[in-house]
Amino acid sequence: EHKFWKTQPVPQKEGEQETEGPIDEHKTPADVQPHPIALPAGFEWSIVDIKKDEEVRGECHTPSLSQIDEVHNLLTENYVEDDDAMFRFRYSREFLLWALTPPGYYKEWHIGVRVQKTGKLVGFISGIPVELRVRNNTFMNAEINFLCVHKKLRSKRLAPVLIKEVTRRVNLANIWQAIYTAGVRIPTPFSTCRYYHRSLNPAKLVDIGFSPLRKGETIARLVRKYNPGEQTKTPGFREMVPADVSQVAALLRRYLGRFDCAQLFNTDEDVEHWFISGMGKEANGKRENQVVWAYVVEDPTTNLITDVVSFYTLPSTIMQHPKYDCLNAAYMFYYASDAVFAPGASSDDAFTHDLKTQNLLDRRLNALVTDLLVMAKKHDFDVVNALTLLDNNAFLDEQMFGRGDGALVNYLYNWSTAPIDGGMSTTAQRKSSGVGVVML
Ligand code: MYA
Ligand code: JJ1
Repeated sequence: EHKFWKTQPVPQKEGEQETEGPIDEHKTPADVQPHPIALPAGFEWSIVDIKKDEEVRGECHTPSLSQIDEVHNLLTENYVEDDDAMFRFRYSREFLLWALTPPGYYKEWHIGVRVQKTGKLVGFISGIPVELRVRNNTFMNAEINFLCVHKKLRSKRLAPVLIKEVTRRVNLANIWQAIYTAGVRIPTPFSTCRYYHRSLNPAKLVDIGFSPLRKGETIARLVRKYNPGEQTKTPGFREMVPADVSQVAALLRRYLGRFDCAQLFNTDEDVEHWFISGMGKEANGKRENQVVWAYVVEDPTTNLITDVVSFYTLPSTIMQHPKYDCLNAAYMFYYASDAVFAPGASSDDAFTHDLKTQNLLDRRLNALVTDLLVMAKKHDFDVVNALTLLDNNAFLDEQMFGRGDGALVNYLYNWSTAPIDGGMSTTAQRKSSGVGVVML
């Protein structure tokens, strides 16, 4: 019965969130404990310097690992798996660097636990600052991610210590709210999303047990069914470039304004980080270290950016397979379209206007995702994954995404809010969710 979570400022019961706002009394950084939370004997805290290239530790001849390598190795062996322990997330070093260093990041929010004697990294938790709007309130948050305890140290109550320590450091920065997602249910979600999957390489997906081969299906038929083609179709569809940042930022801000809970992207630097810096650097004709792929539609007549769509790479280790050891998965990231702002005919009543706009948006989002699938296939992804958040329900069925067996549960820390639609409770298809924040 949640010995830890019952002590925390989170809603304790479903359906009790009536008032919108903080749960704890008001505090200031002066009220925060200045010393780190006590760890069990034999362990020590360690700020992980993920930007430092090399670290030489221990005896003279131990091979040196950079600290980002250490985090990468810990997560590669011990991070999130699916229900049947067939696949485990394998975030790359470049990805972790991108995910953990947005504008204004705090390096002391990259928190490791080491074994005192050997220096071995056995625990990790991280936060990044992110400004959110939840309904009518706007506030700074820590977005908490990559909580991980080594498999050999599970169930020893280390996770609550990591969580308390990150909370302390976030509070020292005068930030009192957090957002996080998990595959598990703890007290108390504000919304739940479902995973969907779009095959691009059905032969491999069937071979590794990711997708079933249904009775009467053949690989040859699946290959034909899921082939996205070679060419994108939307006129003006092209890769996003740095010069697009301010238009994309404006478009995103307007688009995300429609959701009950959304990331703000207050500055163009945020957009530059999340869309451009993640695209990596060109080096001898090849793009290196790309973690995000972003495309825009530039209206051929006005040269204005009307749409943006993006995905990121997150491979999974295939745990017991003779032939393959890696599933190349792309995940839908942020997108936006000006179709939602289309003016209606002046004779339209509000209802007709909404219907028309929804229809326009559905068409545009389907066109964008059709093109995204072409690009994802070109870049050799085996599958495109998406959640039921944003307006994804407008295209999941039509683009042949199938329902996964996993869910992603969304939480706020020290903020009470009425439940937000995660897009899986809708009986009416093509209804947008209330969730406008995409976490990595
Ligand atoms: S979600 C991804 C989490 N990582 C994994 O799933 C990787 C594989 N698993 C592990 O590494 C371990 O199993 C972990 C738990 C580390 C998850 N979120 O130490 P324990 C509670 C929150 O004995 P272990 C992500 O990264 C559990 O209910 N709490 O357990 C976002 C129990 O509490 P209670 C969790 O299995 C993380 C207690 O921990 C989670 O050895 C957001 C047991 O501890 C979970 N995913 O280790 C964190 N799993 O008794 C919260 C278990 O009360 C942030 N537990 O039920 C909160 C905001 C903080 C900042 C606030 C600022 C203002
Ligand atoms: O990837 C997931 N499920 C896959 C594989 C299932 C393998 C057996 N358990 C799945 N495949 C079916 C796809 C199929 C494609 C063709 C059409 C029909 C469907 O369902 C799931 C998501 O569905 N992934 C996980 O469970 C991983 C963990 C998710 C929780 C993540 C929490 C992370 C929090 C960090 O912030």
